[in-house]
Order: sequence, then structure tokens, then C-alpha cells
Amino acid sequence: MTVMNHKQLTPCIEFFNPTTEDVTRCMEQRQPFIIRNGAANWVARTKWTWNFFKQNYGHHSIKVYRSSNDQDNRYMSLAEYIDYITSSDEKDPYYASAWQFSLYFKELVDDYQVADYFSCIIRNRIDDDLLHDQAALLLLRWIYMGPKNSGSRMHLDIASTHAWNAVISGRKEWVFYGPEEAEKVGFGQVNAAEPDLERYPMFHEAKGVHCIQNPGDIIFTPCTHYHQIRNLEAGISITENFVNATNCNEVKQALMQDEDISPEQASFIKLLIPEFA
Ligand SMILES: O=C(O)CCC(=O)C(=O)O
Ligand SMILES: [Fe+2]
Repeated sequence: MTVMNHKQLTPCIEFFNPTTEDVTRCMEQRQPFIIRNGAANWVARTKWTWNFFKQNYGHHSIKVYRSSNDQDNRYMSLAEYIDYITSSDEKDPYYASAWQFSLYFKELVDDYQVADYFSCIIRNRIDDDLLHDQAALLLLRWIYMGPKNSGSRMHLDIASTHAWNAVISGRKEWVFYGPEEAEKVGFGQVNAAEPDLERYPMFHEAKGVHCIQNPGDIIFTPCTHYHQIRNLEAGISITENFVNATNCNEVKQALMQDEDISPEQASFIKLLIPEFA
């Protein structure tokens, strides 16, 4: 039994071994999809246990956020947080949802293999050392770690980037809403798991896409889609956001409009990626 309201939800497109053409078509048509077992052979799938992180990185300090409210956040050692993850039964637990792990532990990047159809013009173009230093704004790579019931509120991803997310352990429930549903989902303000229908009466007409992601499955989120996620079980996942020919123009527009990016940062980005100039 899952938590989100299934009435206007259709299942996500599902692939087992997609071709580049399959994937590119979905990216062009802005369709979320899941690749079952796409990460089956990654080293991370067996290596990234709770004990592995505790033993190797336990003293590292990470910032965790209350799942329903980013303003409620705190720092914990990874060892302390993993103990919390494995014992928490809270309804609205703290979530490690913004850990730019490779800034600290670059070797972890060797434990997973990104398929060619997810390659990114930023990562292809910018030298890795620069990405881990002056250009860290463009790293766009995170580990998510959290207990059962943790999750991410409805949101759009940063600067119109696409994203892939692979579950290493645990299980996630996803819902997606396309841009035509924006008003019905309160421009991302509604909580799809417990909607306030007095405030967002149109939500019950919003048509979404639904998916359960199991260990080894990889999900694609199109740059246009609102999405909300709940971890049905404690676990670890990894996300990389990316830019390719199918969203380059949108990213360029978004960078010009993004108030969180200073004019200096914008010029620097354009210098590194001429496509955004
Ligand atoms: O797993 C989550 O909690 C959020 C993942 C997400 O939003 C993403 O990969 O874009
Ligand atoms: Fe996201």
C-alpha cells in the first residue's frame, strides 16, 4: 500500500534495456521514464552499505533537512545520521538531500557508471578539477540518504536541467506533473501525499505519472516536470542533473533568469559553456 493518491495517476514509461533512440525520444517529448535494473552492475550496489559509509566517512559532517521543511535543518556526523536512519520511525524525518559527496570523496564517483545517453555537456566540457573547485556550482551531483518516510517536497529541478536518479538501496515512490498541470499543483506548492484541497481545489483534477523505484532502477525526470518523492524504505540514491541538446535552450534561458546566480557567476558559466552565451 503506497501513500500517494492514485486517482489521476498513470504508470511511468518502463524500459529494461533502452536504446539511445528510446531515451532521446522521451527526453525530447518530456516524458518521465524508469529503467528497471539500469544500475544492476554498479559497484555501489554492493559496496555502499550503511557500514561502508560509517567506517570510511563516519566523521564527516553532513547537513540534514526536515523532509517537510528545509528551514528545520542541522549538521550531524555521517555515523550519527546513519544510526538515526536505521532506527527512525518518525513521520517527517530529517533527510540528507543535498550532499555534494564528490567535493569531499571523489573516489565514490568510480563506483557508478553513467550511460552514454545521460552524458552532460557541462561535465564533458569542464575539467573535473575545475568542477570540484571554482565551478562547483555546476557539479550538479548529489547523494540522497534517508530513513523510511523521508522525501522531497514537490519541486522543479535547478535551472531547467534534466535529471537521472538511481536507487542504490531502499525504495522510492515518485509522482510527476507536467507543465500543463502547473496551476493545478499550485506551481509545486501542493503536497501530493496529503493535499490541502481547500487551498488547492484543482489538484484533484491534476493528471500525473506515478512510479515505484526499486534498488537498481534509474528514473529520468524531464526538465519541465514537477516531482515529489517519498522513501518507502530507508536507503541511498544518487542523482546527477544534466544538460544535452534536448534541454540546452531551456537551461540557457533559466540561467539568464535565475536570481540565485550572480552576474559574475553567469559570465563565468558562459565563458565555460559557450552554448549558454
Ligand atoms: O530522491 C529524492 O528525494 C529526490 C530526488 C530528486 O528530486 C531528483 O533526483 O531530482
Ligand atoms: Fe528533483
